[in-house]
Formats: sequence, C-alpha cells, structure tokens
Amino acid sequence: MTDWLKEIDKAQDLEILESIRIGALGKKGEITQAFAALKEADEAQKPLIAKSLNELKNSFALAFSAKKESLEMVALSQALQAERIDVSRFAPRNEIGALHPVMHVMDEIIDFFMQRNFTIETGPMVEDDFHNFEALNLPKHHPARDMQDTFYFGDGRLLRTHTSPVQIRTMLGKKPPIRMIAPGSVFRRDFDITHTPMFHQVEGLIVDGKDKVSFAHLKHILEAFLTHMFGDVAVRFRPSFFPFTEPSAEVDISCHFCKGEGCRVCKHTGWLEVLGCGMVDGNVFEAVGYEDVSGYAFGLGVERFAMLLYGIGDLRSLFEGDVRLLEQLV
Ligand code: 2U9
Repeated sequence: MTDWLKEIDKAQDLEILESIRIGALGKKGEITQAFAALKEADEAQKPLIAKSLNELKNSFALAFSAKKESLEMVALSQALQAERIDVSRFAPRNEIGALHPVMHVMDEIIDFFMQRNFTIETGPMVEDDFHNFEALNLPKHHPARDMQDTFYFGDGRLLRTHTSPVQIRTMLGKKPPIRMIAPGSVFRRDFDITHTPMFHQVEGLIVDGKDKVSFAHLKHILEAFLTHMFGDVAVRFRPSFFPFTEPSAEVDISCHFCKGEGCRVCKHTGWLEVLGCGMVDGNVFEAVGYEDVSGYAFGLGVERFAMLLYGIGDLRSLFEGDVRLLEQLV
C-alpha cells in the first residue's frame, strides 16, 4: 500500500492533491480497491483489516483537508499578490477638452436667439446659383458673384458664400411667420490677415404680415443682443447697402477696449463694426413667392465676434489649433 499520508505531505499544489485523492479513494483508488477486496479476505482477518482500512481512510481525510486548506491559502495569497493594485500610484492626468472659442461664441449667440423663440435652421454647404445668389437679389453680373470671391465646382454648384441660402430654403418650404437664425460655415476665396477661406456666420430672419415688422423691431433686438454679448456698450446704426436688404445698415458698438477713446483695435475711431442688417428687399420676397409680408434680416461673422470678445489680434490664430491659445481662453 502506498504511503498516502506521505504523498499528501509532498503535494505541491491543489491539482496534485486532487490526483492523490483519486489515486486513493477514487472508483479505482487503492483504498477503495482494498475495501472491495475485503469480502475475499479470511473471515478471521476481516475485522482487523477493516479496522485498519477505516483508520487509514480517516487519517487520509484529516490530512487531505488540512493540506487542501493550506494549499488554498497559498493559492489565494499568490493571486492577491499577482492582482495587486497600487492605488497610490501616479496616474496620467485626464486632459479635459474645451470648446473652440469660435464654437463657444457661436453657442452663446444661438442661446440668445433660442431664448427669444427663434428657430435654428441649417442647410447644405454645397449650393447652387439660385439659392446663393439669384433669389437674394444678386443679379447675374453682380461683383459678389465674381470668380475671385466664390468657390465654383464648374458644374453649376458652388460653396455657399453666406448662410443666406438657408433662409431662402426655409421660406420656400413654409409660410410666414418666420423667426429663425441660420448658423454655419461659409466659404470665400479670400486669405489674408483679416480673411480665411472658411469662416462662420449667424444670420437672422424675421418675416410676418405686411407692415407687421419694422426697423424699430430690428434695432431693438440687435441692441439687446449686442449688450448681451459685449456688456455695457453703445450701439449705433449707419446707413449702408446690401443687395438683399433695403434700407440697410451696418451696426457699430463703442470700442470696449478703449471705452470709445480711440485705440489700435478701433483704428482710433472709438467704434467697432460688428454686423450688418436691414429690412428684407421686396425682390427677395418675390423670388420665394411671398406676398404682403414684411421682414428684417441681419448677419454677423462669428470669428470677428470671438476676436473682439477675447481680444485676439490675428484671425489666423483661431485656425492654427494651438492648444496654448485654447487653454488661455475657455
Ligand atoms: C435673406 C434676406 C436677407 C442677411 C444680412 C448682412 C446684412 C451682413 C455680413 C456680416 C459680416 C456678412 O460675415 S459677414 O462678412 N452680413 O452684413 N447679412 S443683412 O440678410 C439676408 C439674408 C437672407 C433671405
């Protein structure tokens, strides 16, 4: 008979220990077989053999469970060691992203108009001549259609030069009243200190029945808008011209850098030009089939707003993606 207690004592791990148990007490195990052989043993010997087999079985069980427990402890402490997590270890910082200043300003503008029940409308950036020019009272040979200003695809399509085609599509799609803004990117063949080939606009449009919308309404909302964005500034309207509005105006705010005293930013005028606006030209309403209506419109460049709000001198720094600039701003 194998010295099972010695075997148990030598076992290095739980797997070996289990194979020892099978070798001794499994179906064909040595101790099991010895019990089976009892019936063939000499009658006189039987009680003695049975007694010693039972003793062996009991001491096997005791040694086995003690060994199993100690091997399990070893396995557990090995697992704990291997899976140990050092909670005090240095972890790389999670950098928190931030909105680009242009998008931050865009959101602020959108919020202002959403709170006043304007809807947010969008449209395609690849446009056609009708929606980008013709319907906006920009006749065939108008200088703004010049190859120098517009990206043409050569098949009649072009990149929108302003977000105004969104207003045209909105008017073609539904009846007045309309109270909307169109935020989005626009494209012009222009690249110098104050121009990039892509920039962002927000344009607004209000249309309602004949004589229901006046220049006074336009002045009121733009004054509220500009003081919301720039704080306590003076606002002035200067007569101007746009093909799609009549009458038209450009809007200035008092320079918040020098408080109107004159500085480099306002070119010593004390005023900063921030947007254009006017009453929608009758030809525009005619192009979309609107009759007996009145309306106002306005437009602004978001990059210009961002530069004035954050005091950024060079437009191009908004397009370089330098995180050091972004970290300073938001
Ligand atoms: C429709 C009718 C009228 C939108 C307008 C301006 C005046 C304007 C400029 C601001 C700076 C463009 O980004 S910028 O260079 N925009 O001065 N935009 S009125 O008028 C519209 C638009 C759509 C149907």
